[in-house]
Parts: sequence; structure tokens; C-alpha cells
Amino acid sequence: MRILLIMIASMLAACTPASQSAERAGVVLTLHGDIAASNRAAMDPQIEPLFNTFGLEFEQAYVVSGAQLARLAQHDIQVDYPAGGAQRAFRGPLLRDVLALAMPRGDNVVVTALDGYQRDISWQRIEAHDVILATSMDGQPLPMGGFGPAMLVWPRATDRALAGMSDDDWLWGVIAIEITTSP
Ligand SMILES: Nc1nc2c(c(=O)[nH]1)N[C@H]1C(S)=C(S)[C@@H](COP(=O)(O)O)O[C@H]1N2
Ligand SMILES: [Mo]
Repeated sequence: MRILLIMIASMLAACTPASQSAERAGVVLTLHGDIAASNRAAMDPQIEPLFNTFGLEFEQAYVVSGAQLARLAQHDIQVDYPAGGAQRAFRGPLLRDVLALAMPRGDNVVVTALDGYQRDISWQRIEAHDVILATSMDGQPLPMGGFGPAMLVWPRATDRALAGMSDDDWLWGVIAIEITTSP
């Protein structure tokens, strides 16, 4: 009986608005679409104008904070960006590790940035290449207004299959990723 009461109490505590808002603080990325894990409710067009403008609709989603991204295994990529330009040191978790948080089950993702720029990336490419969701460059966190809050960075200098790739799939300002399944 006592154990049951403790279980109920801790379940109630986990649902209080205070702990929900603590979890929401610092959300930088929303994963939606074909996912099995979720930690938030439907998109609300009244209070989510960018999602509304970009047509990002969902009944549920998995939101990720900067702190959560920092707790994933960090990978470094030394690479030219823009292509042929300055050498930069990017750091962040592997994109596939970030997506795994939401228990995805699709074969494609649609990445959306805060300026509305959008790219389709196949799951096969995400598995085949160690693309990261960078959160820092040259030791500095990626700022809003710059490449932040997060940026897709590909190891084109070391992964021979990526040699010479263009910057098209190097999205800066990434805010949402939809997991989709081909019909
Ligand atoms: N968020 C965002 N990321 C982006 C783009 C963009 O328009 N928005 N353009 C892509 C392309 S096509 C290139 S060549 C490079 C540089 O684009 P820019 O000069 O428009 O920033 O960023 C890539 N990442
Ligand atoms: Mo481009």
C-alpha cells in the first residue's frame, strides 16, 4: 500500500505544470511526424506563428532542449563552410542520435529552418554519413541570428563519398524535423 502511494505521488509530481515548464525551458528543436515518443501536445496556430506559417502541423511531438543535445555524445567536424571557404570546427551530436530520442519510424526527414528554408534528407544518407546537428562552431555556441540554434554539418572533408558536395543540405537555424514515410 505504502509503495503504491509513493508511486502515485511520484506520477502526480511528474505531471505538475512546474516540472513541465522546466522541461520546456530552452527547447530548441521539435521532432514530429512518424515518431513513437512524444512529450508535447498538438501544434497551436494561435501561439506558434512560425510553425503555422511554415505549415508544420502535428498532433504530438518530441521537443528537445539545448541541454538535452549537450548530453548526447558530441562529435567534431573540421570542415570548410561555406564550400571552399574558411575552415571551421563544428561540434554537436550525430543527427541520427538526435532523431532516436523521438523513436522515429520513417525513411525520410524534412528539416525546417527558422527562415522557412526546408530540405528533404533520406534516412539512408543519415545512416551512411556522420552528419551532425552542430550546436557550436570554433568553440562558441551557435547564436540566434547566426547559424543557431543548430546547424546540419556534413563531414565532406573526411567522408570521401561527400567530397565536393554543395551547401544545399547545410541548414543553419534548424528548428524542426519531421520524420516521414514514403507511400
Ligand atoms: N536556414 C537556411 N540554411 C541554408 C540556406 C538558407 O537559405 N536557409 N541556404 C543553403 C544554401 S543553398 C547555401 S549555398 C548555403 C549558403 O546560403 P546563404 O548564402 O543563403 O546563407 O546555406 C545553406 N543553408
Ligand atoms: Mo546554395
